[in-house]
Amino acid sequence: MKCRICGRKAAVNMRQHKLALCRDDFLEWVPQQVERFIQKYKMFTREERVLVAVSGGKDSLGLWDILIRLGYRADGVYIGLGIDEGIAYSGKSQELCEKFSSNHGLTLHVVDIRKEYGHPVPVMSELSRRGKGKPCAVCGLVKRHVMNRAAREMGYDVLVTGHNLDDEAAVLFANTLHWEGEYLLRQGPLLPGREGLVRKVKPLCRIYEKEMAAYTLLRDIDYIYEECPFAAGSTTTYYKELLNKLENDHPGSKMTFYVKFLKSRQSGLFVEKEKIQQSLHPCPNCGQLTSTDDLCSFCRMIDKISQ
Ligand code: Q46
Ligand code: ZN
Repeated sequence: MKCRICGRKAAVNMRQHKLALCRDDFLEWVPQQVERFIQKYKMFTREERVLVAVSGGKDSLGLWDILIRLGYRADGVYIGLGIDEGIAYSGKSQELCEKFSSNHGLTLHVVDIRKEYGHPVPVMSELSRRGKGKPCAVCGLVKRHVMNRAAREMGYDVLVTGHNLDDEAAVLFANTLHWEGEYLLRQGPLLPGREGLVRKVKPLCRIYEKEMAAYTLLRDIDYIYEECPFAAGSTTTYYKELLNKLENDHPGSKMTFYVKFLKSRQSGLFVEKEKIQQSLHPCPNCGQLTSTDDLCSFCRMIDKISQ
């Protein structure tokens, strides 16, 4: 297989985009895509101060690398959750974030939850008796709070996270399966800032997880391979596996699922009932309500088949 751009031997074949690229062109293509989405969803500008939440994983470290290469003013924040079961997950991930920032001469802020709040996350979870045995509910709460606080207190304009397309599609799948209207209204590449809440954005929301894995590998970025020990057996992991099956048989379906959701919402799929009804008018032929100015889709279909 040859690179679509230069004709040399391809290193990465992306069936989802019907695109194969060599190493060099792939390493240019990924940042170009990220830049495109930063602009499209009006996430931030080169004048703004950006804070990237890094976990030591491929997505957040890869994203930090991309933002620096694109010329953004991006610093990092690492939250030490104190998860030390089995593989000393937190210690190892912190080391990798520190190594990345010192290798590139970047600023990394570290917030140690144990020092800051007296207990590591798993103990906080036990004490608060939230979540059935797993600390994830408390962990999510802590991360959201601390990231926002760090960004506000240090005067950053925007908080950036490394959620990729696979993450977003899995969350969307869960929200759709349970018709979580509120969440569906809010899920997206950008959550605008308001009083007390800093703007949050996801520049990798349209980049596949396997594209990020290839990017960090080809860029030689050292990241933590192991997942958090509490991630095993979660419903998100299960939904990701289901979506991977679908993607394998129909390349591009994950992207279509997510992008069409964003488009449908923009065109009003999730607005309040009254607003939807206001924008409907009677079809000039049959009188049934339709969103187009012309014949309803039923009458158009009848029109077509009777020609
Ligand atoms: S929530 Fe749960 Fe994650 Fe926190 S405890 Fe680990 S798995 S890190 S994304
Ligand atoms: Zn009609």
